[in-house]
Amino acid sequence: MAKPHILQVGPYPQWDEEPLNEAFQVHRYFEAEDKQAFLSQVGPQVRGIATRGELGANRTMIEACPNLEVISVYGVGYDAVDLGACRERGIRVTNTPDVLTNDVADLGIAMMLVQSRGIIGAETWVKDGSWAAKGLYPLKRRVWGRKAGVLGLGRIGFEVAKRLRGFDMGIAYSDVSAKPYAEGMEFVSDPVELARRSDFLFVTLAASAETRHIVGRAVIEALGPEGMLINISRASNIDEEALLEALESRQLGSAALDVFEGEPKLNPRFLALDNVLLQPHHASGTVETRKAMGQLVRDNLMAHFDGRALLTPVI
Ligand code: 8YV
Repeated sequence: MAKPHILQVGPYPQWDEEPLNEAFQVHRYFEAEDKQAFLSQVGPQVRGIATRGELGANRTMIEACPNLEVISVYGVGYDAVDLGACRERGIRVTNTPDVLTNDVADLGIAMMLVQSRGIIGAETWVKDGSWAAKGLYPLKRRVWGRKAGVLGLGRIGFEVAKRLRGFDMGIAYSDVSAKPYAEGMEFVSDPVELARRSDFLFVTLAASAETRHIVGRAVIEALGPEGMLINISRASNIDEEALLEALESRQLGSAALDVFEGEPKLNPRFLALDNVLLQPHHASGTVETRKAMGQLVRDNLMAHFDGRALLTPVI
């Protein structure tokens, strides 16, 4: 049987490229110089799209592929896929939940520790000779025993909260409703109230039109000059302009961010700040997790083209 044609939106690690090319006729969108011309040329043959969480598939891309049947996302977040366009055309969409949950939660905790204890600055203190020349490194803030808020107690938020328990923290969370599995955690429905009672606020919400800028001025102000915001979800969940203003004026203590509007080109104002920790959207970036994500992307595509049930369907 002829291999199904798929459009590959972004690059994958080498270990994924080989099996993908073996199973499918792959059209590498990200390598095309003239994207529009490329889509017009290969679009009619394309039956599947393999994309990445942050790249998704927009309406233009979907409409350029009239025979499209399935979109497989390398990532748990599918907010960059135009689900409306997919629903109109009966296109199935899959993602890679579960396999990345623990790594994303680990990075959130690591960011909290690194930022609160000033670990990056401390290493510079050693390496640039400040320790020997100036003496003791400035004191930083404690993590254990303080108050944490988790905004969005889904799979990732729950794993963050589980880890925070190990630091003897008081844990509260906001979500659309109280969760039966949130034992020992306080439910606070209003994100502003959650921020007010938190030293560390973790943003772990799936992004959607409804959650856009859910962390706005009011939440940031409530977190306050001693508070830290940690975002391991999507940039759109935060009003970046409000965040930058609050960090610049010190109305917010600090932030640790893995995601940015317009990434990888982030707002240069972030680079001038000394109270942020910036990460290159790599919360799921371990060899183990990325191998599992790549496998799941292929398994979903293969299941679809073999007429079997999708493993991790979104729609
Ligand atoms: C990216 C992510 O998909 O899971 C998600 O939603 O955003 C990430 O895991 C990753 O950068 C690979 O593209």
